[in-house]
Amino acid sequence: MKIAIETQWSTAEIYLQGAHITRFEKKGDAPLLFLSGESEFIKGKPIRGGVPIIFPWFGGREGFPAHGLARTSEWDLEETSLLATGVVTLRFRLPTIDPLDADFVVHVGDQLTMELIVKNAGAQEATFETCFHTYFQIGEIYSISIKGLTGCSYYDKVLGGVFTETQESIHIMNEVDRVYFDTTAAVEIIDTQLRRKILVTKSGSNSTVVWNPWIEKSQRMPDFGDEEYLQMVCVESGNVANDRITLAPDSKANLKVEVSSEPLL
Ligand code: TA6
Repeated sequence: MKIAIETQWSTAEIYLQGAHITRFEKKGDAPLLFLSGESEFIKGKPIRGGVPIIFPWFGGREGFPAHGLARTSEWDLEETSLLATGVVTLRFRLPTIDPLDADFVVHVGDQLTMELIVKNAGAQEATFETCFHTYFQIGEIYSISIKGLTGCSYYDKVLGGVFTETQESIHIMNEVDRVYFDTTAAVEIIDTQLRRKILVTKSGSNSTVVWNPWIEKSQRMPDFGDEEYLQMVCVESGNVANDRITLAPDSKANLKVEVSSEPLL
């Protein structure tokens, strides 16, 4: 089931499967989120694009679906509210993945705010990973640059190995799959074709992942167009690998990300 939201500033769409935001668009602007034209909306299959919620693990796990269980699970819509400011808030709850409970709170307004609140309801400490695997719509991959990660160390999944980011402005000219560690920094996507800057700010997150599948990987993904790598980039915010979270019993972790955009002057 899909929920459509309209505010004075924006429109959005969210599927109960995965509590998956598939659309966020400010009126008069191009969509902020990328959604593949080949995405399969089949129960139990991940939607390609928007904001997949990655939990309780990131990446592959033998015998289990990649990127955890949350994005293919049916979440319950617990609460919706219209704030006095005109912002629409929705709270979703994931059926317990023992011993972890997770709520997802979305604020739709002039910007998009997402919060994943995980509670350890068990008697022992619990370790897990979280990530908002956000796909951003861009004019063209050659016309963007990514700022905010200078000096951060990252694991490069294409080259293999750990490197330090030396670029003030990162340009993408081939497949990129980098997990930046120990960074709480905001990231900017400067898009000279759409003439806009996308700002991704976060709290409760020490990892940022930057991904573009480029040509070969695009051709290998059945739910992704061969040329769609030209119009998207993932800037993902969470706590993965070395930054995974270990929660004591009865305690909570809150991942919060705000996505906004402004015209490039
Ligand atoms: O976040 C980047 C990544 O881990 C890539 O390695 C690639 O696998 C991507 O996620 C998409 O994964 P998915 O399971 O959604 O196809």
